[in-house]
Amino acid sequence: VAPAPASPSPLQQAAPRRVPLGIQEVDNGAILGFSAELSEDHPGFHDAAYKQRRVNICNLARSHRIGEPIPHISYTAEEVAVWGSALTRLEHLFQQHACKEFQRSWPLFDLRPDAVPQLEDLSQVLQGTTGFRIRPVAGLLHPRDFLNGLAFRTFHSTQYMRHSSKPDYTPEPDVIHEVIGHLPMLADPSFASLAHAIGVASLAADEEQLKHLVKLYWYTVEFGVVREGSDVKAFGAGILSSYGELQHMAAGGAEVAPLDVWQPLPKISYKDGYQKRYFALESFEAGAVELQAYCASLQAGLTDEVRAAVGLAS
Ligand code: HBI
Ligand code: FE
Repeated sequence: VAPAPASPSPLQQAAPRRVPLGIQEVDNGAILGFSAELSEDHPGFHDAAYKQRRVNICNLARSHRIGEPIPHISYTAEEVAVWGSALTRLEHLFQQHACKEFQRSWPLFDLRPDAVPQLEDLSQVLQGTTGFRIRPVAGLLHPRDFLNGLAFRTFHSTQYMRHSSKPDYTPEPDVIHEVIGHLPMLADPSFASLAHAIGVASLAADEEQLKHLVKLYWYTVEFGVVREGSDVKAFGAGILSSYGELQHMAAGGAEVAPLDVWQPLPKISYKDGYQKRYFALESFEAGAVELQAYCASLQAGLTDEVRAAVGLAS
């Protein structure tokens, strides 16, 4: 009888992680959650035409190559209606509840309710502001790959629309979340340099450090708020792209706590409805300094080759 093979030690199992040196080396195929095959609790699960639409748009993203224009999507009248109603309703709340950086960038994109914007056009606008560009992706990208993209000033964005039966809700990022929530902040120079710093830190992060970095990202870039005088304003994309969440925040429906970048943060929940607690930056500038300090503590581990690839002085 052959002896049972010794089980490999955890160290042998873990393949050495290759740090990407360019955006071409960042994998955009590791999609978590729904992708084109929707689960039973997804609003589009019983809609065969919606699922086929998702497959088609996801396949375009999968076959996109860096350097090519982002595929043009001819959005249907139903998709345009979902977009237009979200945009119109959200826009009314921005003046009072979105942070000043968001409001300053907002007009650059010239978003209109009668047409879903094309990612290629938006990417051109973004490149002209902070040098960030958009790469299409088929769904919720693996956090490491997603954050790695930011190191190369690349924002991975979905292109499909949420299901029309739940226009105010999506369990995953869709084009409304990415475009309305994320792009205006990425056009702001100080936010863009923060996003870049988080990206560079992700290149250096081990698994434990990455978990904390993902939480920092979640409680700032996705759900962060900032103090402006005696007001609390939204800068997180998950708030700014969701009518319900933005109203919840505006109505003081959640606790507001100061963010300490060095302390453990609560577990992330994608499915528990609105946030129960927001983390607030005292000011955008002060918060960015602290977040960059945390990122710099991880960046110390990078090789000169990687530092050069992401545009850091060695
Ligand atoms: N993928 N397509 C896409 N869009 C996001 O906004 C996104 C993502 N993957 C991960 C992510 N955001 C973050 O919330 C963190 O998990 C890093
Ligand atoms: Fe997001």
